[in-house]
Amino acid sequence: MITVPGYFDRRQLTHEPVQELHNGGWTAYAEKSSRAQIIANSFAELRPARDFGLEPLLNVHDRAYVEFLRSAYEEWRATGRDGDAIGYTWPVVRRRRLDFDRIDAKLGLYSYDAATPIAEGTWEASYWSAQTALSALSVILDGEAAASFALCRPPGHHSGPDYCGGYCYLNNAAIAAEQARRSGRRVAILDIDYHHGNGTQDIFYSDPDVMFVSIHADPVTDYPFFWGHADERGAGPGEGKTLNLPLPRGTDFQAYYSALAEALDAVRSHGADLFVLSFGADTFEEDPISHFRLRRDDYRAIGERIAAIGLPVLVVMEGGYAVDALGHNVEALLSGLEDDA
Ligand code: OKP
Ligand code: ZN
Repeated sequence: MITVPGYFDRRQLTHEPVQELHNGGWTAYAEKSSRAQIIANSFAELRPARDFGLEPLLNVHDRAYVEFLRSAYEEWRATGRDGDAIGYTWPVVRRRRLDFDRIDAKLGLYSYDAATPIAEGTWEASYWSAQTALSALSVILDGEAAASFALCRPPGHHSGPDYCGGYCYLNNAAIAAEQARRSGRRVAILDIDYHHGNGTQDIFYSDPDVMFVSIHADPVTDYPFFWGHADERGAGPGEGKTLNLPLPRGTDFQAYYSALAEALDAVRSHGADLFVLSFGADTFEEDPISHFRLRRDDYRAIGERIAAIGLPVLVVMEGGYAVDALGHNVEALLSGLEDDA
């Protein structure tokens, strides 16, 4: 049984898009609410999220984008459409920015893929997913626990300052990291989801204070393709504070563990005093949309290795689509963290 304090809000379940565009056709939406239910079942107790309001969200995301998220579903329905709101035309890179009120134009402006429809409960669930991350952070900032778990869903790491994408609407990990920084902490984020956390990278790319390190599938072969390459190392004052460690499809734990050691060395060199782990269990060998080969026990070993660096750790849930195994994999990671905590 897990003893790390976990946070969750049932309103996160209200987001339930029906379908996404995949391999040229519509398929069932992979980021379903049952993911959260399964993880919740691994906890004897989950603490409810506290409401920290909009301000911490607006410290990371543009106000116009947040307002779009809030009203998009209603605006979509007002144009007479059934079902979920989804864009179908996106401004090409470097196209000049034009702002229209037409919902179809806004969907193009504020998203970058067709994997991220806006359903009736999307705003409510995303809002509470972010509050869950802030709540799990607060128990660490208050010094009540050395580690905590935010059962975030929808996930966040593909969402940037003014866009959704990759099942992500608000960047939970970035919102918590920014809040921690404003409380005087020196933060490093390690993202171990199978997919590169392009949104988190984007948010902190020029920032010298918050380090972003990511281990993920090589974007030459995998989503999100356009970000996460090894030569992306930060910009301006943030140069050297972004580290990308892409790995090939088929990676097993041995190769993964070397990358983890390198990532943790970077965290140490940053002088971090708070560690945010964006955790995706889609590196699992049976994940239906991913291609690494980690097993359940490997998550325990990852947790132990992270605990060994001796920093307070906020774990923020990202992806993981082998739903039946998801609770066990989260439990394995957290039990590894506890071993040394
Ligand atoms: C979100 B997270 C499958 C194609 C890929 C987007 C993947 C988003 C992953 N329909 N679609 O990082 O786990
Ligand atoms: Zn992922």
